[in-house]
Amino acid sequence: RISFIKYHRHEEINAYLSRLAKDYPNLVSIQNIGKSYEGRDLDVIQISTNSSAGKPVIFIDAGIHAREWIAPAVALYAINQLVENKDNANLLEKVDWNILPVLNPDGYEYTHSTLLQRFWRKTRSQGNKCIGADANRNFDFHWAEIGSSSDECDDTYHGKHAFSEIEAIALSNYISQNKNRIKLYLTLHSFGQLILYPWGYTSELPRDNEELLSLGEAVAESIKNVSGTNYIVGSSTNILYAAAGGSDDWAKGVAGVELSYTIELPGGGLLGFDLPTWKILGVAKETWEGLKTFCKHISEKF
Ligand code: 0X9
Ligand code: ZN
Repeated sequence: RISFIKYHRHEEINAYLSRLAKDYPNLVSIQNIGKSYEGRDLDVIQISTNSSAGKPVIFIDAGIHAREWIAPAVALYAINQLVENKDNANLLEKVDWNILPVLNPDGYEYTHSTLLQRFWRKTRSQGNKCIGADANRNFDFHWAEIGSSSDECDDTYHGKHAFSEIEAIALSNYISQNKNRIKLYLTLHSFGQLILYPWGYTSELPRDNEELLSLGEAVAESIKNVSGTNYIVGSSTNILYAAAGGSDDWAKGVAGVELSYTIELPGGGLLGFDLPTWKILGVAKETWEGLKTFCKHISEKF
């Protein structure tokens, strides 16, 4: 059984996905959507009952930022609940779930394996004087605008050009190919206890601000009901900061996935990203309740 009292390495995570595909062939399949810069597999787990139906899809990714370890852990918990807990079968009746638990595995592994690099954020692609780009500044929508850096060595470096990072390309291709079915795009980050929606490139609110806000509030409410954890809900620019070139803005602005969210999970530890392992399960469980609320909305709407 997969444990939630530790953070797993990328290989263990992908091995778990493969095992689920083997053990639950009628429910689970793995789609490889490409490789990272250093050659690690970007595997999406597709969880679906009678998949011929072409149901609406909830797509979730995590781990675009290397150091935010709680995000892949929460994604893994959701996978575990959807596949291995029979009580959650109702969550698969009307929607399919596609989950990519580690979008930036090179960075994630670097934070695990390299002494003093626990807080690395970017990818690991080779630049002229520094390594890596912020994959969440690399998407081709208002690329290189506000809140991103043109300095290779900065943590928010937007990359040489839009989609210079192979991981961002892989994700965007997958979303583009499935954009008619993906009704919710959700990207897990840490930290801050925020439920963010577009836009990150402007303080202007999206046309459907009302729906994005009220669904976000409903999700926050269901999380609060578990353990009292408070989330703030709003547009990225208005409640956090302006930062262009993010995956959430791209999903909505280019792929047309109207319901697009970033969840900033709770922090902990020394710098916020290093939440101690004993806190993983609590965060995973409360967030899972929020995911159920997203699912309810998608089930009722589509
Ligand atoms: O800055 C980010 O990429 C995210 N915060 S984090 O501390 N995890 O790095 C927030 C992204 C919000 N979305 C956009 N700005 N598009
Ligand atoms: Zn992040």
